[in-house]
Amino acid sequence: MLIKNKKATDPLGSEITPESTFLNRRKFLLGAGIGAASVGLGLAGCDEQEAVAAKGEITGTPLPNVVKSQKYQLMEQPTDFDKVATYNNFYEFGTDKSYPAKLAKDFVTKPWTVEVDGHCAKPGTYGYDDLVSPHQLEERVYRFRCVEAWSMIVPWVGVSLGEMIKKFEPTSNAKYVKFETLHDETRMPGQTMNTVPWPYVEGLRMDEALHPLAFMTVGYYGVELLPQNGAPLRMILPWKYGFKSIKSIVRISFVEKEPVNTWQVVLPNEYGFYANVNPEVDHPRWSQAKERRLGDGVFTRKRPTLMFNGYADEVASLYTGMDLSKFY
Ligand SMILES: Nc1nc2c(c(=O)[nH]1)N[C@H]1C(S)=C(S)[C@@H](COP(=O)(O)O)O[C@H]1N2
Ligand SMILES: [Mo]
Repeated sequence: MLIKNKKATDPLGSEITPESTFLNRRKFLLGAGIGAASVGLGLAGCDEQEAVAAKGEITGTPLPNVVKSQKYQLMEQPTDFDKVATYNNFYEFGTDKSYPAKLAKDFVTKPWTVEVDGHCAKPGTYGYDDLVSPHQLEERVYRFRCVEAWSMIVPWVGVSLGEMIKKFEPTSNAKYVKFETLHDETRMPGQTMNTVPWPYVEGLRMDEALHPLAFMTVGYYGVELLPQNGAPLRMILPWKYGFKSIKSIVRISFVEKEPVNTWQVVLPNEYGFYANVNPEVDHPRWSQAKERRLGDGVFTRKRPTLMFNGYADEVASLYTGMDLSKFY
């Protein structure tokens, strides 16, 4: 997100690749076809060493018993792990994209509990294991698009959000779900600053939250999420701009009224409730027609942004009859 006085972070600057590396990588991409997403898996038909180099070193705690989704795969090579883990938006750890990787390094995510409240039959305090263990962990490769016009391809590991929240038995008064990030200045140093109101809040309409694409993630690239990417529980809503994908969740509330999310409070003319990726509706300060993929070399052209980030077939029906330039 861009707010006043922010030190300019140039996505190009951090991504300049020496041309030789760039050309090698290009060769690799052409040769590899669909890449295997998991750690430890060799890529069929290509040099394994080269594959590891191209993906960046993956650090973290391996997640056992992950099943690859049959349905949610992409014909694109995942973004290098080191790009995904070092170029972050997580204002709880500062506004610069390089800060979260440094300042969240020692953020402790075990134990972790989530308060569940509001219109549901099973409110209470749930431990991480209560929430995650009953489910089969799944790996899904999703396209992800930040409102700031950069994007990435990530093999996320998690559980269906709908499956998780059904267990709380929301009642018919639960029209929306609201999520909150941890608020603790002693653990999240960015919260000592008045950048955005704390805690960070996001919301979904109930049918959006129950949509099969909505994913509650605990990991990526075969390992547990690193803190900078939102450990231990982080939403991924691939058809929406990145700011909807709230990190380090500690509260889930079933509510009747549309929640006001953090970016709506900060800049109401620029950010709405829906935040569906839409190349035809510009942000008031920039076009949303194109995007730059993290890790693309400086010579690579920007890519066209896709309606609903490429997931229109699956989600467009959620918004039938709505004026998408009004409900942005
Ligand atoms: N709690 C919280 N969640 C957040 C943010 C944040 O600042 N705080 N930033 C959002 C934005 S704008 C984006 S683009 C993504 C970035 O996720 P990444 O760092 O894993 O790429 O996280 C989203 N979730
Ligand atoms: Mo974002």
